[in-house]
Amino acid sequence: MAKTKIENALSALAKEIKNGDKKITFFQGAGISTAAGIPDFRSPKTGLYSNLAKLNLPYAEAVFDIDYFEKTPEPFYILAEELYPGKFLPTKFHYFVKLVQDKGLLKRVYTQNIDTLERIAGVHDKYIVEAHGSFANNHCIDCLKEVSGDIVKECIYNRKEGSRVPLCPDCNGYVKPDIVFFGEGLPEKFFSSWEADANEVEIAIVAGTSLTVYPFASLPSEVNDDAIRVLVNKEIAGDFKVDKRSLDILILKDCEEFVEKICELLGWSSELEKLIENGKKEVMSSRPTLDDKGKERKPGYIDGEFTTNSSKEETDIVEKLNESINKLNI
Ligand code: CNA
Repeated sequence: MAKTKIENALSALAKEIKNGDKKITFFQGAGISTAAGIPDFRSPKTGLYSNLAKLNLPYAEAVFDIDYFEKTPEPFYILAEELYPGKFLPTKFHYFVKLVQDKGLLKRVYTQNIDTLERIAGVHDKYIVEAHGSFANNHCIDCLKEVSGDIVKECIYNRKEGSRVPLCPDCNGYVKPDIVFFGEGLPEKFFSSWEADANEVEIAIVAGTSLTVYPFASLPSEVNDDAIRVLVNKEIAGDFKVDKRSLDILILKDCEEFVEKICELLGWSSELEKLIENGKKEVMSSRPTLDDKGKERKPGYIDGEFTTNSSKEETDIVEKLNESINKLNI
């Protein structure tokens, strides 16, 4: 039987990876983490927007706006409770990146995600560029001193009434994790890494991103013409749509299915399974055995499920927010 377009695309990519003479640079977004239970921004009717709708924000992206946070940090911390690392397990895609690292084929991972799942899957810090920061470090927004993550975690997990927002032990200012808000610059590491890497990208795997947030969204358009660019996404996006190149490979598919197929073609499936199994055991053993209400957690629990609204009124609000976010292009 004749191969489908996607099968041809997967075979072409597998051939390039098997050759072993080119390194892979990943450019990834929220879509590689949706299988972990973390919703992206733009897929319609997901719990993240449902949660945003409940926060009574003046506009949806205010939750990540530094000016808004300075006056009203609570909505961000309501969302942070849902997104805080430690609640989610990495996806097959994250373990695929780790496998690429283990094979000596990884050049760099540029991620827009703030969930740190790359790190949890075992990708080494030297490869990771968290373009929009992460929850790993925290600073006081007034005196700018670094504040221990334990203070933030304590506030998020063991919150008592009225103490949702962590405060600086020195000056009592609001503490904010170092994730990049609208109105803030990207981390220096993003610019220095890209300066070093831009001309050295050989295979670019762009995955799970709508390529709408700049400057990140322009990275795939800045790689050299002889680089092989691969888009793994449910929909066509960014430069792959407006300026498609002859070497581009389009795999318009679910990220997890992509990993299963490509690993099959590369003969990496059992190694991937092992990584996932061992990774899961490690994460589970390092988790607290009690939940934030002091109840025993079920063995093998994976929490972090987002609540979805069912009432007509709430669904309408969510849809309006989706529309406004799409218009604002965040
Ligand atoms: P986005 O704009 O929400 O786009 C996600 C893209 O992924 C869309 O094109 C979807 O069609 C696609 N997609 C969703 N699920 C899958 C899947 N399973 N397989 C394949 N494709 C899929 O998200 P971007 O990352 O492009 O936007 C950048 C924002 C979103 C960044 O600033 C992030 O910090 C922010 N964000 C991060 C997280 C996270 O850390 N996990 C979650 C939600 C939002």
